[in-house]
Amino acid sequence: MEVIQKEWGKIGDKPVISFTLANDKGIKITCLNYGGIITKIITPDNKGNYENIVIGFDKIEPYLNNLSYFGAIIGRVAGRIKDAMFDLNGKTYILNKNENNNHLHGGLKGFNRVFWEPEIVQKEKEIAIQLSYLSVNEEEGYPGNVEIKVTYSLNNNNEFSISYGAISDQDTLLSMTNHTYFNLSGNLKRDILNHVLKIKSDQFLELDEELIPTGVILDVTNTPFDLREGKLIKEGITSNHLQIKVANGGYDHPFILNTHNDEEIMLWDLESGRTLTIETDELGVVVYTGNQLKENDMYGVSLRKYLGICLETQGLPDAIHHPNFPYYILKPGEKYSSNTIYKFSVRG
Ligand code: FUC
Repeated sequence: MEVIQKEWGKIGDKPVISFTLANDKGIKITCLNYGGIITKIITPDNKGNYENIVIGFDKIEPYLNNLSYFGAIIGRVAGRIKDAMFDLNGKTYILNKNENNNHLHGGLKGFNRVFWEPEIVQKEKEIAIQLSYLSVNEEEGYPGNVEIKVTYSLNNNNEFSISYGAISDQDTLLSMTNHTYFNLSGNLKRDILNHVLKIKSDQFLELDEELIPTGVILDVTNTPFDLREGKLIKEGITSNHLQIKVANGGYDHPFILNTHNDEEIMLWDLESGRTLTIETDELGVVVYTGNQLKENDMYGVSLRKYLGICLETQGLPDAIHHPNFPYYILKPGEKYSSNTIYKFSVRG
């Protein structure tokens, strides 16, 4: 196993460095010190062809000029916060608005748009890159100086893990995730409509027109959101269900996971045989099928609707505004911890 470091680009005079984690089975994962962006994940299909299974670019420009959060670390709080404000300990905090009147994925300059301090960690059974960032008090409107560490690790069992750790000097909100768009066909040769998605979840959150949870928790039974036995994505998103329409003809919904560290999320491309199994200690997963990706030839990638699927393991979006949703406050002296494992395999 090895980590390969390269000068990848520049933002102003700051070098963007890429780190490629390579295991002995041929899996290669490339990430940047900017936004912690995962630009590439190379895995084999069922015929032994090694190809890229994420939407990514070889240049920095598309990452700077785009609102799709390709491959990036998301924070401080993943998802939308209604009206870009919240009350905590009797004080109102006003956040930056970056989508209508709301705050999305950490605001104008979220964790996807900052430089992280990288450190290569090599252990006997895994290789890792640890990314550190200090988010200062009042950044994007949030309270507290928060020291954050995100670690990307790869082992020889073809398991890639993302672990998030943080400490704060004030009570604050924190709910991080990663915004990689997976496409298991290999080198984006097909869209994700013929992928099967299986999620061990009995409940999902209803969204309003602005894609913000209404507070209503819905049962998946007899809806396109029942993914418990696995469903072709195209089957789910062509239904007439109002919630599919609200989300621009696809999934963009938080699912509450029934179980943890139990193969709770599985994505499978029938043709290539590639399978991605995700396990997490997070409460839920936001499934986003790229419904807002616009047709655009961008830096060698023909972007279009349904070109990738994000499986964003996280706490429930906008939880601070819904007394019936559990939410998490990071307190001084406590340690934020969140772990998600992505396992790559093949079938057939
Ligand atoms: C996702 C979604 C969105 C969005 C975006 C880029 O997580 O929830 O609706 O547009 O990321």
